This record gives sequence, C-alpha cells and structure tokens, in this order.
Amino acid sequence: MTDALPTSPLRAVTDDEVATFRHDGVVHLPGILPAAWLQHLAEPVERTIVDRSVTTDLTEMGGALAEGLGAELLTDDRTGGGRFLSGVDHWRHDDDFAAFAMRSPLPGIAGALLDAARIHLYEDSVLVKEPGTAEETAFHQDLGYFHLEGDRICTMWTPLDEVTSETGAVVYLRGSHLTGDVYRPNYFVTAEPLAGTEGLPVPDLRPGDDHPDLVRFDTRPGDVVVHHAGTLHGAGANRSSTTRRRAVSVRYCGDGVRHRLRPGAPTKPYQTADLDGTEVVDHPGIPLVWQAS
Ligand SMILES: O=C(O)CCC(=O)C(=O)O
Repeated sequence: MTDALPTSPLRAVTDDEVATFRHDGVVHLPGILPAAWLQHLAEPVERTIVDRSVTTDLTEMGGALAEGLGAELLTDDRTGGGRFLSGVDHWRHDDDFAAFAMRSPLPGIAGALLDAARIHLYEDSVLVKEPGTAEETAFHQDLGYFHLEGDRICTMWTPLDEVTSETGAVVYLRGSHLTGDVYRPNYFVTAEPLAGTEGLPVPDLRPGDDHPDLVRFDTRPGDVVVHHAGTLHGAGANRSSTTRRRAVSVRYCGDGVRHRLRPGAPTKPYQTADLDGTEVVDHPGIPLVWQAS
C-alpha cells in the first residue's frame, strides 16, 4: 500500500543546497529519500524493463541508428553484453510509478529548490544500465526535449544502486543552465540530433573528459541528484561486470512555466497547439502535485 509510505523527506533541503542548485544548475542531496520508496520502486522497475511495450533497448537502438543514419556511436566497445534500457511516462499507466512521482517527498524537494509556489509533474523515466553496458548517455539538455519554457524546471535523478564513475554516474556541465540557451535534442546514445528539431548544437563533450566544470557524484540509494532543465549532462558506460545501475528520473516544473511546443521533439497526447504559450496549470497531462503551505 503506497498510502503508508512517507511523504516527508529524511531531512530538509539546506540553504547551501538551494544556492548550489541555482549557481551550478545541479546539486547532490545525500540521504534525503526514505529507503521505503526505493524498496517500493524495485519491483516496478523490474517488470517495466522486461516489457518492450514501455521500455526501449537503447543498446539495440544505438546499433540500428548507427547503421541507418551513418551516425557515430559513442563507443566501439560492444563486448560487455549489458543493455541500456529506458522508458518514459510510466506514471501515466502504472500506479506504483504514479505514487512515487506524485506522493513521495520528491515534489516538495523540487518546490524547495525551485522556490516554487506549486509543482507540476511533467514526466518520469526509467534508466537502467545493466553490468557491462558499453553505451554512454550522450551529452544533452533536457529543455530541448521538453515542450516547456521557463526557469522552474528540474529533473530529479534517483539511483536504486550505489553509482560511481565506473558504473555510469551522470556528469553535469556546471553553470551551463545560466546562458538560457536551448540545445538540439539527440538520440541519447549518439550525439546525432533528432530529425526536425531546432536549437544550438550540443558542445562536443564526453562523460570521461577532463574539464574543470564537469561534475559527477558518487551516489547511494536514498540520495537524489537534481539538475536544472537547462543544464547539459551525459553519463558514463557501466563498466562493472557485476553491479547494476538502476535509476528513475522524475521531471517537474513550477509556477511561471509555460507550454512551448518545440518542433521535432516527441509530444505527449495532451500537448496540442492550443496550449502553446499558455501558463502551465493543473491538467491531467501535467498534474499539480505539490503546493507551498
Ligand atoms: O541516467 C542516465 O544515463 C541519464 C539521465 C538523464 O539524462 C536524465 O535523467 O535527464
């Protein structure tokens, strides 16, 4: 029963963490999510990743793309045998994911970091890199995929395993949200932009690059890493032969954010032309999940 799961975080977000999020466009929140929520997610993640109607095998897709598009994959090392498995919008058809996105402490934490009066749920994603997954996650910016415009938009990356650089930690370009630039979305396992999309070309960065503004965090279950939708980020391969890298990202926006249809980026059924330019309000497609008291 999800009603019994805690709605409060283990601790409050600190002023320093809020300042880091604003300044860097990313913050690591150690030990903030009650373990019960991670236990709750384990089985839904398992049943989701074996269901090809809701999960894409990005390892397979990357290979097909490289052949079809002549696109360059980020890795030639395809010997590990692991798969990068990912899906979006699980909350729309699965009560366990809906509970996590709507009733866990995450919306309140987003409210604190975004200094928001209200928080809406935009999307969730399952992101699993099995042991021996050679695929990196290509550098990208979430805003280019989101049909949204505004400052109060974030992604909360929630690991279900201990994660290090060895097993596929996400890597963020500190401060990259501050320019207000919007970058072209890509196919996630190759830097090739999605056909028909608009925006700036993503800078040529790889997760292992030695760059003074690339930041990454060793994380444990119970930690959350939150990034601004404008922050450029990618993730490493999972080079471990034994350790999984399971994560769920939940994406929220706050007051002041508007719908903004971005050509070429995949749409959700409710994202129709009549919403374009209007402020986000409570709607079954993008429900209100938290309000400041
Ligand atoms: O987990 C990954 O590999 C990438 C995560 C990501 O890009 C996101 O959640 O926005």
